Amino acid sequence: MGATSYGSSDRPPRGDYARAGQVKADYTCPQDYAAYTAADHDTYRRLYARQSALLPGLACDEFIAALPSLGQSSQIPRFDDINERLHKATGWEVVAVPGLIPEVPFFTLLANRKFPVTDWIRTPAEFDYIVEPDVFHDLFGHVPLLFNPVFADHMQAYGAGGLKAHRLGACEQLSRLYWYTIEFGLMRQASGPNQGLRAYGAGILSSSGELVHAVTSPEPQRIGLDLLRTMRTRYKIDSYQQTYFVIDSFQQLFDMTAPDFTPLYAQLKSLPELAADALLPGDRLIQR
Ligand code: HBI
Ligand code: FE
Repeated sequence: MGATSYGSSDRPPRGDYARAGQVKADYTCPQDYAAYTAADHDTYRRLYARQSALLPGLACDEFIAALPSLGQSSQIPRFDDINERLHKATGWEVVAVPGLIPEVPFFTLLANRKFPVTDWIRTPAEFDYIVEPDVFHDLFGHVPLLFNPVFADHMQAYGAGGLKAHRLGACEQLSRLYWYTIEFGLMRQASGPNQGLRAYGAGILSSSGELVHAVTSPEPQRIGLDLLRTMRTRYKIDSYQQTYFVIDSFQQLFDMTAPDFTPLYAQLKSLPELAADALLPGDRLIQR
């Protein structure tokens, strides 16, 4: 496994990638439901209960509306059950993978409306934090918004864009966009009783500490999403973000990222990278 945008590290990946003939060429494997222990199901139940209680006032409306589509919360859901509903909603399906997979297989799955969901769950000792995505991060964090048509179309376009970025040698820049939107993005909800900042990024929504921090803490800076600015900005994988990027809506995110990125990648070559806590004069600061 090479370095991924989850940060290159010398730690061996958690997943068992060599399962006897089970892991296919596209890195997918069956969800071995019988392999889950009672402790695994209990971990999922406890994570889901804690996280869903935190959502009001912190998670975006679309996420809260879609979460029930994830299905049962008392134990790890069967991916086939989720796919019954998900495929009808947006043509997506979740597929099991042993863990992080190389970028081209990852982008290829997304481009074909298949979301790779890690099939193992953290140990009780890792309840509060796990550095590599597990089934709770992927299901609770990523899958509900795949029921939202605009976000689902964005994710498919992101996969297609990732394959183009790989051909152009721009995966590192594009993975920063992924990091600061799909993993750690914030949205400013403009109307209704739920006006204000809300989280839509999976890394925030699946973390009890960072969900409160990202939306309410005065510490981090929050900047309006700008493609060049965001793709210049490095990030850290094992601490809360120092900068969050903010969108107004999923439609805005989809429209902003629809055009061909090739000219942007060319411009990025002559722009210096930025530290995670950098602040530029042109930044549109968003207040809490
Ligand atoms: N693999 N299973 C899995 N899930 C991810 O989110 C993921 C991945 N591999 C690579 C990756 N994400 C990032 O490098 C993307 O920016 C490509
Ligand atoms: Fe993720």
